[in-house]
Amino acid sequence: MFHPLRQGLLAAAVAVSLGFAQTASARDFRSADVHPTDYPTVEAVRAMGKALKEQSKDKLGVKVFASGALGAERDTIEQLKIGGLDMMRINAAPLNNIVPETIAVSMPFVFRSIDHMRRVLDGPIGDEVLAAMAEQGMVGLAFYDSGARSIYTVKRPIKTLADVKGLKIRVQQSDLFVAMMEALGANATPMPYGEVYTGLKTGIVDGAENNWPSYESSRHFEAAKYYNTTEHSMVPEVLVFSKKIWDTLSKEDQALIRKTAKESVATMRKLWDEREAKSRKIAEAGGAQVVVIADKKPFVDAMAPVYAKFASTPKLRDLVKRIQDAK
Ligand code: GTR
Repeated sequence: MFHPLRQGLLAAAVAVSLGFAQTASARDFRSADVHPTDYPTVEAVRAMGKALKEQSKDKLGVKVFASGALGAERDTIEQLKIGGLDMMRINAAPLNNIVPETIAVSMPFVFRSIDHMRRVLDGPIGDEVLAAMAEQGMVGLAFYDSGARSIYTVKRPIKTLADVKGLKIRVQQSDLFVAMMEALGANATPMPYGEVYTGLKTGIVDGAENNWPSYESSRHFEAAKYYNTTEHSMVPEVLVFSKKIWDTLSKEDQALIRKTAKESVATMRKLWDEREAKSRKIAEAGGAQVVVIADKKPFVDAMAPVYAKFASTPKLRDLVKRIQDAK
């Protein structure tokens, strides 16, 4: 006899068995992300998992834990290093204090454009920075985009460098980012991403800095309406695997993980470009005001001490120079 509910369940079961829904693989690697489930980074790692599952014939997969369910980025780094977590998609900034090479790609104004950034990260310099993570128990798989970061403020717009003076600005937990904000005249306040909304709302900080998709998806625009286009850093995102777990995998599985991670970069970029435009629209419709900083030169010049301090070893100086010289 026809029974609508049973019929529906049957259809769902068929769909699952045909692979329309994501089912568990023999082994699903757990991957952390602080962003919500529809954010480009989360969707790209999920796409990587799907490809891994197909190419490994259901042996391997990825389960993404979004919205910071496994902790703040600094905590997931610790978990990953001891093998308590398989994978994570994090920003390069929280790695700055641990893997010095990541400083080179996080430096203020080091990339001339999005294209320059993508070319550098896709080439030998990107691979060199990823490889440097191994010494710290991490296998760098791929870089993802993160656009440019700008400072957003609660009470007043930033039109010139002088306007930054004395503002308390939240930064990521990175000495480089602290120095960057201080070089601009702000009081840098490092704190985990998940605490920024409340920090802005309660006045613990006067502003923060991020790209359009983060500014929008975190609803920070509701608390800090001036989005001042400082575009001071294009620090990328990075996909990292636990070396402790990696070393237990076969060469074939390792190669497949690397391949599918690299392949997911194109997916991420497509999603990213779409989301950037969409996020800007949502934030503006929600009251955000874009403050265009026409003359960036004073901001660029203010970073000289940051270069002197952080691109200090010959190795880092050389890495930074190669990035700047890259076409
Ligand atoms: C975002 C980035 C996150 C996190 C966050 C932050 O742009 O995607 O991984 O680093 O910024 O500011 O903490």
